[in-house]
Amino acid sequence: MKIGIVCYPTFGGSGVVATELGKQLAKKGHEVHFISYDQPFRLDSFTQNIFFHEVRVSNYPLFEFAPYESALTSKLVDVVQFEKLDLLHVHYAIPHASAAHFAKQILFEKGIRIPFVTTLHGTDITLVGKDPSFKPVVSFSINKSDAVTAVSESLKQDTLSTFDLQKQIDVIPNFICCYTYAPKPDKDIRLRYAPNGEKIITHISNFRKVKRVEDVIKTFSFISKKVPSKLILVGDGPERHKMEQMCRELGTCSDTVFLGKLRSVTEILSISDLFLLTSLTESFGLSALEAMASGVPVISTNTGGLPEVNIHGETGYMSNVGDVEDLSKNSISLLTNSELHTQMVKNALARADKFDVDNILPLYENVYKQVIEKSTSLV
Ligand code: GMT
Repeated sequence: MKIGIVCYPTFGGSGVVATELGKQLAKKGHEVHFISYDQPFRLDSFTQNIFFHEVRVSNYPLFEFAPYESALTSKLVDVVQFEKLDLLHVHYAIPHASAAHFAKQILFEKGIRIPFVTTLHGTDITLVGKDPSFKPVVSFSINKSDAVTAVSESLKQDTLSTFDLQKQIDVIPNFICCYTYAPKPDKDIRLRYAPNGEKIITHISNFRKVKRVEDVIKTFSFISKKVPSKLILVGDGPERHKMEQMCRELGTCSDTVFLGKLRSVTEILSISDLFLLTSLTESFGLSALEAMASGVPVISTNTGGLPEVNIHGETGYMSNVGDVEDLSKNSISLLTNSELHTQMVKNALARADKFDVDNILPLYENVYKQVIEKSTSLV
């Protein structure tokens, strides 16, 4: 198949999932065309069957806000027409689904039928999508998609309760390549961050408000009073400065390291003993799955799609949003019971296996086949 993938190129779950999906499809022999305003950060080396098309937006002085959606639509029309794509797969509804719908209409006038699949990732529904400034467009373009997928059952239910939809939503969970994440702990890296055998606790996110990183910092401050430990924070975003301030106030600076953005997180996850994810809402929690695939038990909140990934009492523990006391209690009991920890490491690896790319990729291929068949049968 010739597939066009539209995604955000920045650090963030939806872009990661879209890029990894494209790479795996290319490996299987499909031709994949990424269309975005910048090269997706995980698409950093030459891969056969993969092409990248950059969307350029005019910076004409009249525009206070560059009309990205129009530029994307025009690029989609161009790429579909000249690369003879079979379908478009857009990740994150805003504004990708409406651009795809508009491109489809323009191409129809030219006698070209192009179906498009929309994958909902989370904040496009739970935070941004329900805002009145986007809601009618999001609702309309989901309904106009040839197929819609959501990354968890929870996100599917949220979508159905937020929008008036006539569309079926298929749940296709996020995936990882278990081989890539298999733990390969490097003693030197571990010694660098935990020179005296301390436990290593890790958090990875984009440091947006929704991640409640303050709860990670507070939880760590409780843990470190009972268990010699270090906190490694990976990622960057609007809340980072406040979090640095908070560490200073709590006196945990010497045991905390802010690494900033990393292209690959496998090295850090491989030396971690615990992963903390304290989000207010999380449609899936790809970073938790990455941790589990690296053999790291997860202490998380029980919000959104997290219970579909992290199994309470098996691969880690879950607490209510904001319940720092419970998050700390669970972390301490896990870090101080080596038998329990070893068992949870095993459980986490086994659970992650269920989300291996080999199990999930065929689900997307099936959706693609169905929409292409339906679209060609209409000719
Ligand atoms: O978490 C973010 O703020 C980034 C966001 C994105 O769109 O990149 O992540 C969402 O999509 C990921 C991939 O499907 C999910 O694993 C995350 O749970 C989801 N984030 C939220 O729902 C807050």
